[in-house]
Amino acid sequence: MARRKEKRTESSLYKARTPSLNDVTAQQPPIQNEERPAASKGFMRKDLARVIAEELHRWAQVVVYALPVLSIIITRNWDIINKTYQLWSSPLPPLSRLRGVFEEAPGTRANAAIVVLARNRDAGEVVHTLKTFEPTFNAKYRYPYVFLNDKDWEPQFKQTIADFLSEVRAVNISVNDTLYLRFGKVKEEHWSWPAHVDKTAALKDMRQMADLGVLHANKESYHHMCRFQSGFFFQHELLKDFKWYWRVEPDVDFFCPLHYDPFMFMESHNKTYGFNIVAPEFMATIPSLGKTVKAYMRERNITSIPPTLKLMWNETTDDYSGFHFWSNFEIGSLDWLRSREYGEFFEYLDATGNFFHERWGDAPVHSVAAGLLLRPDELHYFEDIGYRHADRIHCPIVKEKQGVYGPCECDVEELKRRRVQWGIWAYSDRWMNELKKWQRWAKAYQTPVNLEDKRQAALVGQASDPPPVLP
Ligand SMILES: Nc1nc2c(ncn2[C@@H]2O[C@H](COP(=O)(O)OP(=O)(O)O)[C@@H](O)[C@H]2O)c(=O)[nH]1
Ligand SMILES: [Mg+2]
Repeated sequence: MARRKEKRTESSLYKARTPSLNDVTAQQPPIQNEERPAASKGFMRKDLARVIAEELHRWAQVVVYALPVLSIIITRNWDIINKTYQLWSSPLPPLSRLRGVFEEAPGTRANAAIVVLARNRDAGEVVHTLKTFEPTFNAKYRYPYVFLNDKDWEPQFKQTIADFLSEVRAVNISVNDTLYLRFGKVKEEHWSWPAHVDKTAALKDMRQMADLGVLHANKESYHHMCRFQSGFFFQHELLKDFKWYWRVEPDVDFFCPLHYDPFMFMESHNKTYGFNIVAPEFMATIPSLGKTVKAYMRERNITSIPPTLKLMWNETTDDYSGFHFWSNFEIGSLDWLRSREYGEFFEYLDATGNFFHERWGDAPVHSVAAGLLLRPDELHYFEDIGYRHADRIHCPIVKEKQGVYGPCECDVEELKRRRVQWGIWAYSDRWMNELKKWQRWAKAYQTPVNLEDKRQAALVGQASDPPPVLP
């Protein structure tokens, strides 16, 4: 400050002593440029040079004195500076960066893995998913990723993922670091035509379905993928030591930071299957699924529709309503999928060949299995996980209650305009009636999240509010 003042005073003195060009010209008649006296020009140039030299000298002094002070400040605060740099230069969305996502959460972990089925060409889409999945959850909890593929993984895919995680978490993660990353290939028998299916007849059916406009009907790989996700992914060698999985897909978004570990929540509340979005199925993909479920029940002497299945059963037609958990998001028990009950049910479904003759998706298959084999209280609706897959979005309706769920980075108003409520995509009045059954289920069985720390615990009451009234 003192230096600045001194500088200002000196330059005003200088101004007072030295007539300006305006003063000089004001006292004399206008003259042509070439007639301007040489002495006046010389005087100005010399003066300007002196001022510049003085300024430079002054700044040099400032630098010389300030440099040691600056270097002491930088050295003492190096950690903060470095971390700030990493935060701002990271690829994460701005809000997430500010939350200090690089800190690994302390405490116990569940025996769980994040499972991603993808292709080599999906590296960019997987990174897109990780851009929000990491800051909202896994950069803190660090569950291992298990990447599965029906083809061999290319080194480029593995490296892209390892590089991204290293950058996000500011640690070095190599492609061989099995603590965080595992890459596996799907067994051929889990991704090929089963012997009991007549391939020629199935291909004909697939073409017919495609002609009727059934999405992906003509894509053989899609049928294999749905069968694999329905009956085999949990048998993969890389998952055999885990009890829990979170299914994550390429090119999805997660909007809300999670303040607790959903795997631990599932474990401590005796939950088996967790979902986030439910949707109606295109019935042309599963014309005989409901009948097959009924046939299975008859074979097993199950005389009435079990309570969970009732939630997705159309009583008028006595058939599966098509209401399903959207399985691109799942947090569930691998032990359940590996259980004898699930295995026998899947084998019964698979024996029909209708993963190929029809286009049964893994979402309705997991849903009817949960309906048949699980109690209503074993399901959990992860209302607090803001999520997008394709054109469907779930954003916690209670976003405003920041601290429990939020702050979420999804636009609730926009979602309301699009009639996205309570994680449900509402299509028709019939669907609204179906959804009311789920409201009743939520009131009776939805378990509020019991947040660990006291500040969050004080807000738990809000999480147990009944779901919002449907429009
Ligand atoms: N390895 C592999 N993964 C696939 C294939 N087809 C789909 N997937 C994966 O299976 C999941 C569902 O596929 P997707 O195309 O997203 O189907 P949608 O969500 O039903 O539209 C995603 O995780 C995809 O990456 C395939 O041919 N090979
Ligand atoms: Mg998908």
